[in-house]
Amino acid sequence: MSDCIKGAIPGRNTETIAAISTPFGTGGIGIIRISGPEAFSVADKIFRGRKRLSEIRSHSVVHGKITDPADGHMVDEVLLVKMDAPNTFTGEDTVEINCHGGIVVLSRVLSLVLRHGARAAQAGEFTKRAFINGRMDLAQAEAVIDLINSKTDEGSRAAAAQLQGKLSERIGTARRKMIELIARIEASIEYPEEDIEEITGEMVHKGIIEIKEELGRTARGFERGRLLREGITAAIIGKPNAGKSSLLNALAGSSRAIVTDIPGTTRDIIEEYINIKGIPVRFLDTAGIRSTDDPVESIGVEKARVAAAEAELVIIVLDAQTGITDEDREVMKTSRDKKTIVMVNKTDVADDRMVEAMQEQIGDSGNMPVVVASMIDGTGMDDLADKIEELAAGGNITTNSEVLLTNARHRQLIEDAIIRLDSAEAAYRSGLPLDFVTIDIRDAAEALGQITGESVGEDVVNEIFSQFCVGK
Ligand SMILES: Nc1nc2c(ncn2[C@@H]2O[C@H](COP(=O)(O)OP(=O)(O)O)[C@@H](O)[C@H]2O)c(=O)[nH]1
Ligand SMILES: [Mg+2]
Repeated sequence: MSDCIKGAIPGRNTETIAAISTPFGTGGIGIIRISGPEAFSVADKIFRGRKRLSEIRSHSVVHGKITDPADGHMVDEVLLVKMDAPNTFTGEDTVEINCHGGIVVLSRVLSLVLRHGARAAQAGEFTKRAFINGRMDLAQAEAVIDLINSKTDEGSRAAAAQLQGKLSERIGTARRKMIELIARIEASIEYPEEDIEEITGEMVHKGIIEIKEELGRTARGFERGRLLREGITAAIIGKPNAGKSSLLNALAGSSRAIVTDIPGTTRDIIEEYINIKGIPVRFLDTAGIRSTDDPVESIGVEKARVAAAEAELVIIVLDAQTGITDEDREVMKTSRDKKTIVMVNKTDVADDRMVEAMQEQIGDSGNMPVVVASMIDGTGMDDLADKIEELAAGGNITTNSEVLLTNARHRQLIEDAIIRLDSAEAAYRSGLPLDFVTIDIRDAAEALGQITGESVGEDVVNEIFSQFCVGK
């Protein structure tokens, strides 16, 4: 346990840290956060209000001025929030100074704070202190990053649930069950004559299977969780004039791309993030794929091929007025071996029999899902969203959104734990004594402990917090 983070940090942090905690740029207000044992004395040196810092009640707001004690000049008029440890985000004495947004003012206030006893906070250092001071576990701290970065409501809900400790609770329960199992096995081995209820191999086996099933359920929520967090890229491809840009605009709900009846209008790639049933999808509108002598257009065509090759999902747009042409067949080659949705567009003006014939032809050439659509009257948009979700989730759609595994590190550790339990089961089946079985269960419990931070190395912790932005 010597490399465990909680063991490696002797007591509390002695340094006081500070940073601008709001995004860079000009806003209505900007906040400087100061945390640590000297937070109040640092603020006291530069803050002039009706009260001294020591007289301000905890968790209350006071109005005043930030002045440079060197020359007495006022830097900004501010609202100051004083918060006594331990009921703060970091668990330490904390001051938040609400300044008038501009970056120049914020930088001047911060430099005053730094000149009077605080040092600049590193990325994620406030949250790291919250973890070290026991205000949250590691999985919760990681949820803070996810919450900041979430791109859709569903993604932020999953992160918020994790921040509240829902994932930690589930992991903690599984880990406790393992430790209980180990304890009972050891008790029955070490004190066989005592009056402890004898644990049988059968009971151990049942316990292992139960925990494994629970972990398996949580691991299966990962694909959906990852989708909500990271989203996917979908390339819209097709021959010129099929309606690709019209599709992007319909998805975005605005005129994002230029739509004309002149083939070859879109040349560069236009991208747009759109929320499809909670999944942030990055749509790429590309140049129509065709052979062309125009050098600019041919660069666009090449870019379209590359986009299709790199995207996780390809949407091929066909024109129901023309039917499937040689150009379309060329396009379809581009997306071979890809998750593909074929959209038969312009059905508002096309012949029904043509639409049916196209569906049949597509059906013959593989099992790609088909969406019958019109960008003029909006037909097919819901169907398209359903099919995107289906393909993106790869059949892994879970509706249980309470605990979603969003983090690859967590998934890996849960899978490690499952592998250890498999090996515990194998040891039991091969007739090894029960104390052999406990070795594997112990390893599994250790893996789970790394999710919440009970048994995790300092390097892992540093790596995690380095993903944060400064000020959080
Ligand atoms: N009638 C009809 N016209 C459409 C539809 N979708 C696109 N168009 C028209 O087809 C032309 C080409 O559209 P555009 O989106 O620029 O195609 P792109 O070249 O594939 O990007 C434009 O004149 C659009 O108004 C549709 O569903 N029905
Ligand atoms: Mg276009």
